[in-house]
Amino acid sequence: MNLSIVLSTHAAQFQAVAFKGDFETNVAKIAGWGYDGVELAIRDPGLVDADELEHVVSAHGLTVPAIGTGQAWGEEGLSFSADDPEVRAAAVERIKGHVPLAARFDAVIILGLIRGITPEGQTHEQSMAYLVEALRECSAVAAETGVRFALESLNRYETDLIHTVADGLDLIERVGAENFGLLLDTFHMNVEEPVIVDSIRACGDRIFHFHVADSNRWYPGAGHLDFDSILETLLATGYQGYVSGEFMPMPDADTAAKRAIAYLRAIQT
Ligand code: LER
Ligand code: MN
Repeated sequence: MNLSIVLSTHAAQFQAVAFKGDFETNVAKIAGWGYDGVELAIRDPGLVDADELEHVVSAHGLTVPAIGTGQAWGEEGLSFSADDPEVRAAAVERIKGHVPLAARFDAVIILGLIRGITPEGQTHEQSMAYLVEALRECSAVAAETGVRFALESLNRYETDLIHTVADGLDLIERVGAENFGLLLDTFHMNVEEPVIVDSIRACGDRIFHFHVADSNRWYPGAGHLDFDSILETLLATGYQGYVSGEFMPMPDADTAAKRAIAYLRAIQT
């Protein structure tokens, strides 16, 4: 099982990103603790020096399994389901802009909060139609490059759009693209899924990426989730991707990262 951890390339507000300080210092620490990869949270790929990024990451022997895009919503309000067509178009352009970087690293592009939240006065149905339209457009552009998108089912307190694996599988049907699948996050699953392992099985080969945090969004091992059965079930689906730590920097980022990897590595043995 390959393990990664979320690292932001720039300062970010999202609190479950444990590492946001000096990029190279953090990459060195993450590699030193034994992680195989860093999942990069990137607000705008246009602000990133891809050569420098690749240099730093590969100098420390790490991979980039996934690129997170949610800061474009959190910090700029870009969204696939906005009522303003210019905002929707800007969101789609921003996501398309991640494709070359993702192709370079063979990384999955994560679609989390960039899906947005239904604005007041718009129906849920309309938001879903906008979402499907945006996802088709992005998937079609990336299909030529082999890049895949993973839409993350999020809990109800963050958005009204796509909470569960069942919602995500319906969306996959509607989008109809081979390079479009789901990101499952144990924190969100603990809120929304009736039985976490059943939902993992149901998602099967459409699991394109996987986030781990415990029930309290601390590092795995700090709450009450049963990671033995969760990870056993995940691997039994044939999942070959990364298990990526996305949790609060509690009690502090370094301690959380070290405890997470110790806990997760012990599960495999
Ligand atoms: C991002 O991966 C995530 O899990 C969300 O909670 C972001 O809002
Ligand atoms: Mn997540």
